[in-house]
Amino acid sequence: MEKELLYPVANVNRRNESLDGLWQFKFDPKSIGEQADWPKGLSDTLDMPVPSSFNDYFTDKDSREYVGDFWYARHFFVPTEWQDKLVGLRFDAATHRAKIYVNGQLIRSHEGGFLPFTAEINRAVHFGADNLVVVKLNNELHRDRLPAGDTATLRNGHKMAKPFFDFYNYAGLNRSVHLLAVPKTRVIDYSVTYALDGEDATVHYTVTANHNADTTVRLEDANGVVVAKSNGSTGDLLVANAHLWQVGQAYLYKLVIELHQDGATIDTYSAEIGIRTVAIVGHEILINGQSVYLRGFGRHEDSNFAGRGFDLKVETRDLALMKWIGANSYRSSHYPYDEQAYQMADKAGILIIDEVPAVGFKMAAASFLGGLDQNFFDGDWIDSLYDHHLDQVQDLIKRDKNHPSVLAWSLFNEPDTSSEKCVPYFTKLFKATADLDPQKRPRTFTLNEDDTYETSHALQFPDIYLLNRYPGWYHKWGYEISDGEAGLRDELDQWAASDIDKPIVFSEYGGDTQAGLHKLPSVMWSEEYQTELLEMFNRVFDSYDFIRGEQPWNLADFQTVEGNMRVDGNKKGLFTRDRQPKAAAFYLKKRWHDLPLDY
Ligand code: GCB
Repeated sequence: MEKELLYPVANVNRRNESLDGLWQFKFDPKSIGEQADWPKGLSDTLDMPVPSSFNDYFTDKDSREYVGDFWYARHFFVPTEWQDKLVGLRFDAATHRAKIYVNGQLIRSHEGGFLPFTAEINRAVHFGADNLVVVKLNNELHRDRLPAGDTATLRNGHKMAKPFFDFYNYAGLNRSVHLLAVPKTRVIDYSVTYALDGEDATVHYTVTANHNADTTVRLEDANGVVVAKSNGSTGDLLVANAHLWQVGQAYLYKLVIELHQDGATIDTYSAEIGIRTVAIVGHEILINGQSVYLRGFGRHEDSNFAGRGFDLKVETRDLALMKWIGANSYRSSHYPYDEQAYQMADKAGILIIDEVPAVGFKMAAASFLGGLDQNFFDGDWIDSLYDHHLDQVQDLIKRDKNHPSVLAWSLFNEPDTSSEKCVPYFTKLFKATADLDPQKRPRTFTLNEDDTYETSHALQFPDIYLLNRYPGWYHKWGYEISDGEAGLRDELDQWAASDIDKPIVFSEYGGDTQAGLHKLPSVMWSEEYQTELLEMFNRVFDSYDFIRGEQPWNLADFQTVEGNMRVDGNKKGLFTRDRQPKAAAFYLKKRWHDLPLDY
């Protein structure tokens, strides 16, 4: 069960109960929990909602900024009827590292705060009785972990997060917790690939079970009508007059997998899939052979009170805003989002550039956060970091490979590619991840401002170029914006003159904007300046054919560490943190609704 990442379902063979709600919570600044028998139960606790980050409920700063070990606990009941099943606890995300204890026994550990894991608990659990789960979490940042940063100790003894990235280090049980019961012989993974032939399609599937069993697979259309069937652990489902999943016009089929032994159905797993192909041909991004121009955003899982805790209500509002403004895509900057976000994008026909939390791999870029002047890939932490990085890319692709919404894998945000020192790491990672995705989606990463066509040493790796560029904000700002535009055109002229035959997507650009600040003529931070900045970028985009997408930074304002460059967070949102539009959102709405899909 440890390496199984299938999204939990409940059906005739499987059980899935929510353990969301109030948990007991306690800080452990001296890391005494284990010696003090906390795995057997916590005392003197606070109540903490799950899913949520703990930080923003506190009214004192030491608690909100707390870094170190902290604990969660709750009781749960396991029915007697589950005795012949495997019982597990699935954590959709525990940020950043976790140890799971059940009835005092250590069950497993997990590193990585944005991907799910399951702890199989049969050996510790009492059937037909009450049980206790205790979770030890730790939110320290390290250079050899994802996302990268340091943990400092202040002179008063308190630890402090020093992220090399620009989002608040929210931590806790940020996503749902499930109590699962699954058959001992079961489906542990599946994948699908697609081939289109005129009006028809072939869905090639592979089902992995943990033990031998007869496999049957069927495909149902949106009305529940079975349109294709097959037997065996791999096979083809032929779909006549296939209804394709299109950008903005999703259509989902249901794939139903069953395992049989001695005439009985011993496991069932079903999921929605969308028939579509993804290809990069020359400068074009093709979905079902049709060129698509991306418009959308970089985003964050970030909201009031819950911090990075996944909230269906916020995600629903964000999707409504994206629809309103005419977006067709987003990047899951800077970490994999909750799986429900992908299911919702599958339904909405939204494309996702799916990113691992490999962020903070460029110290100079974090200079405004107190970053250091050292090449990141020169550090002695690199080998250890690589192992964690690869592990998370593997889990990301395993988790998300069947979502029609996933367009591409982003393997880093703004790594330092300004020297050759990055090349061995990139070579190894791109090689090790080449065959992980059965659909062979493009792999990419974002290029920081000073990793240009001229200076980057990693241009041979991505299938699509993602550029993060901030003229008009971090340099050539205000009245100098015309020089910013000229400089951007100079860089793009170099790309144009090159023989690199790949699409370029602008994956970040923009400027901080204080909602409600108006000024004529504009000044930086005013709503007028944000619109002028976007207009400048759009003029540039419209001059180069090989630019195949625009994703301004950010959908909404979000929380960061405090600092002299941030006024209570990053304010580059087109929407405020409570998801109301700034003036530039109306400007973008008009542009994006007027642009044809293939622009
Ligand atoms: C970037 C980063 C993003 C920051 C953004 C900014 O290049 O990728 O995480 O939030 O710039 O606003 O500085």
